Amino acid sequence: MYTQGLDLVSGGGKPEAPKSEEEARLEAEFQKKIDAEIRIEPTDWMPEGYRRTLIRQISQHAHSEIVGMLPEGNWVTRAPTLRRKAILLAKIQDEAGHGLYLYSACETLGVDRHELYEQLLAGKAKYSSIFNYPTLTWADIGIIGWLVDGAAIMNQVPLQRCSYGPYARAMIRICKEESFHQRQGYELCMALAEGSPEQRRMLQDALDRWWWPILMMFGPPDKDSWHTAQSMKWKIKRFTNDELRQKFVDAVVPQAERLGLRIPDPHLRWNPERGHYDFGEVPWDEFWRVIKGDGPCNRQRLEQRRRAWEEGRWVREAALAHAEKRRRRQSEAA
Ligand code: BYC
Repeated sequence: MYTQGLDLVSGGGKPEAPKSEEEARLEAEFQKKIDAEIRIEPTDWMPEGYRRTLIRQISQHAHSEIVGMLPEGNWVTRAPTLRRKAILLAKIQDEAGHGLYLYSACETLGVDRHELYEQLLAGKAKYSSIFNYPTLTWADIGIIGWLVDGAAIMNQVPLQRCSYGPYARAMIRICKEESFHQRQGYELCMALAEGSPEQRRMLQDALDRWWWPILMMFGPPDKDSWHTAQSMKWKIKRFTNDELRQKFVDAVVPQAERLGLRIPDPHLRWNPERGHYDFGEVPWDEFWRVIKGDGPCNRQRLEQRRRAWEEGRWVREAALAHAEKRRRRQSEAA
C-alpha cells in the first residue's frame, strides 16, 4: 500500500448530480463565474466535486514537494564544493516552504493538514511518481534541477491562472523559486558538460535514466486521464497532460543539444509540418507500476518520511507546550 489514491478526500473530478433545483442554480452560477475568469475564494459556494478535486490535487502537490526533498537530501553531505552545498541546501529549504504554502492553501478548503499528512504516511496518498527514483550520482542533482524542476515549471506556470484563488496565488511565489532551481540545475549540467570525459559520461548516464520518468511527471496520456476534462472545464487545469508534455519536449531538446547531450529516444525528430518534435512512446506500464507503489524507492521514501515525523515529535510537543505556557501567562496577566 504505497502511494495509493486518497481514499478519504479523493472522489475524482466528476461533479455530483445536482441534489435540488437550488443546487443546480448555484452550480450554473458557479460555472458562469469560472467562464468569466472570476476567481473562486474559500468563502464562495463551490460544488463538492470542485472542492474534492482541489484537495486531491493540492495535497498531492504538497506531498510531492516534501517527498521531493529526499532524493536531493541524499547529496547534501556529498556536494563537491561549499558553493554547491549552499545552493542545494537553499533549494531543499525552498521545497519545504512550497510544501507549507500548499498545505495552507489546501486547508482553506476545510481539511486539516494533519489528516492529509496521515494519509501520506499511511501510504494512501499519491505524490509525484518522479520522486520514487534514486539519485545515484552528482549529475542526477543537475538533471533534477534542469529537467524535473523544468517540467514542474511547465506544469505550474498555468496553475498561476487556476480558478481557485489561494492555489493560484501560492503558485506565483513557487514558480519564481522554481525558475531559480531550474537555472541552477542547468548551470550545474553546463559545468559537467564542459568538464572531463568522465563527467560528460556521468551526465549522459543521468539523462538516460531520468528522461522517461520525467516525461511521466505530466500524468498519463490524455486518453487515459480521468480528471482532465472536468478540471479543464473548472479551469483548475489550463492545458492537458499531453499538451504540456509536448511543450516541455519542444523546450528542452535544444537545451540538451547545447550541452552536447543525446536524448535517449530513437524516435525523437523535428516534425516541420506539426512545428513540434515527434517523440517515442513513454513506457506507461512503468508509470502505473510506480504510482501503485512499486517503483524503485517508494518504500524507502515513505519510511524516511515516517522516521522524520517520529523524530520531529519532540519539537512539535515542545512548540505546543511553549504556546500553551504563553497563552496561560497572557491570560493570567490580563
Ligand atoms: N505521479 O487524471 P489524471 C516538484 C495520477 S513537485 C503520481 O491526469 P490530474 C518538485 C493522478 O493523481 C511536482 N500520480 O490526473 C518538488 C490520478 O490519480 P488519483 C508535483 C500521478 O490530477 C521538489 C491518476 O494518475 N506537481 O515539481 O488531472 C523538488 C490519473 O491522472 C501522476 C504537481 O503536483 C504523477 N506524475 O493530472 C523538485 C502539480 N500523474 O488522484 C521538483 C499539480 C497523474 O485519481 N498537479 N497521476 O488517484 C497536476 O497538475 C495534476 O494533478 C497532474 C495530474 C498533471 C500531475
